[in-house]
Amino acid sequence: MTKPNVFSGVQPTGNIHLGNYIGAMKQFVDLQDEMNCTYCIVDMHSITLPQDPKQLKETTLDVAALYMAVGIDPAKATIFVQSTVPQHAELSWILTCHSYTGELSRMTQFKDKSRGSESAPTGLFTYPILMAADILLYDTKYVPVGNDQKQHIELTRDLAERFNNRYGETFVMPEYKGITVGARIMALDDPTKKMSKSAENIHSRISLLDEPGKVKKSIMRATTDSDSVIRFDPAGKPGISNLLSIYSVFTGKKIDEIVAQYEGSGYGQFKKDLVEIVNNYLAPIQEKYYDIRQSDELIRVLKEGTEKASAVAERTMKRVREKVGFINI
Ligand code: AQP
Repeated sequence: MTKPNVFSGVQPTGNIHLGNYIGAMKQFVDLQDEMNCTYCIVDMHSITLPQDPKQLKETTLDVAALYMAVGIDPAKATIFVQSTVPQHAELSWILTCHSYTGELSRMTQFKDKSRGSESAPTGLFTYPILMAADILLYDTKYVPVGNDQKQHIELTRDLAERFNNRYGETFVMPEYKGITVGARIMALDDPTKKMSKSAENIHSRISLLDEPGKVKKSIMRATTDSDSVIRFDPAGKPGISNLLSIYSVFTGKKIDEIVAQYEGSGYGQFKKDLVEIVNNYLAPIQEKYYDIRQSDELIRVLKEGTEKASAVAERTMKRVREKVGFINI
């Protein structure tokens, strides 16, 4: 039986944090044995907001090295950089011509990031179409992403269905693949907002490469409520619930089990234990990361990834060009 295709990506826009890891990258690793996985570093998405070109090149390699450091095995999954496969841009344009401004204006990420500004970059507006192209190029069945991306997957499905209805069966219908605990990791300083790379306060997030002292500071000062009872209640107690989710993912323990374990203890002990858990979890990832980042293997893996991804992407594009009536010479 052929394995289902999986596709996902991460933007090289800064330090990858626990939200990116728990919501997306951990799933990437978990799926690679049973499915046919393709993981991208989506540099074309990242230029929807201004980037320093030198820095972008470095961060692109950082994310590739982190993919491997967290456990993505290039022998099992394809790892490549989006801009090295131009079919992403080509399909994105064709899908743009089949999308409506109304549906794009409803995307909450666009609304959040543009904040109604007339000078918001057009790329920010059409970002979900490029994401749809990324997914549809690889006949993707499952898209492992954090739940902030769910709306974009819905749009991808709408575009695939519209195209299939108009031209006949062309694209596989993709599905969002989320997790039950940690699908949206919240900011440590304000647990009503998602943890994000671009937030100004560095203690709002824990990056995968944070050193132990920074992790300790960020967790110990994380916003919690004043009643000191450890209970999972994301609406009523968002701060402690967020920390419970991180604890659960990093120990493999069920939330109920952790709540029972800390019955009668205050937040202080719980936070101290969480600091140790997070630091122990990150230490081997960091060690592996620094090795890979300096090795020649990284570029070799990315080149091989580009070759593999290009072959699949071109196969899809031949089908698409034929369907829309582009000549083949
Ligand atoms: N807080 C989060 N909780 C769970 N999953 C998250 N993801 C992002 N934040 C969280 C998931 O991480 C994957 C890669 O995200 P991205 O780099 O493509 O884009 P992003 O959502 O823009 O990342 P940030 O960190 O939130 O950046 P800014 O600060 O620019 O907004 C995706 O699967 C995403 O769902």
